Amino acid sequence: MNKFNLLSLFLILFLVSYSGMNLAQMQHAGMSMDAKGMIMNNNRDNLPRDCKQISEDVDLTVHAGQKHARNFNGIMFAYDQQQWLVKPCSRINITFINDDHIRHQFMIHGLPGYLYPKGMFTIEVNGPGKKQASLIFPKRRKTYLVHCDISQHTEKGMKAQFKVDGGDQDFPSIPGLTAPVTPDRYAIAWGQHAWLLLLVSIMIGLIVPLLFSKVQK
Ligand SMILES: [Cu+2]
Repeated sequence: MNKFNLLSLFLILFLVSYSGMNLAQMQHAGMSMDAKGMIMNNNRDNLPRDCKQISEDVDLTVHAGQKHARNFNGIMFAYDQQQWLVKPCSRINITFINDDHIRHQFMIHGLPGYLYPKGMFTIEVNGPGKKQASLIFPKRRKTYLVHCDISQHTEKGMKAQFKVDGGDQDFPSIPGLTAPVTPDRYAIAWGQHAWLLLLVSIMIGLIVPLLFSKVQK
């Protein structure tokens, strides 16, 4: 093998391993991603414009999964807590633990876009495991929506809220906390068949005990 071929071989090996590394771990501005999950817009140090300093550090552990939905009727997914009250300019160090075997997110909306692109902060964990990230809330009084953006997970209960300085509103449909805008209805359609079924059920309910009483005599 001459020098040129050897050099080409090294170059190819380097490119292959480098692209493999990129597949295993992706780094974009504000985003880190691997096979275990994803963190978007982690912020430990950059102060919001209306904060002179960090008011306090809060270590918060949040669990996500189907088992936490058992505390409520009619939902399928939930966090283990639905509301957090925090101080203005506080830094929240979140440990997000997924107790399921599917993907869940802890996504916060409405943050200032100059610190958190599109106003979002996200921790995502694929299956059982955990990830940690921090964010600093601005000073102003506001309620921030927290949800899981995996298809239908919000609708099925994975919804919560952060209230800074008491918050400025309550979001609807937060399990155990607020009522839905449009409640689910499980009404019976009283068509011809439903009436017939009811009539047959009543007749069976009356005739069967009568027959039994005769058999016993
Ligand atoms: Cu989810």
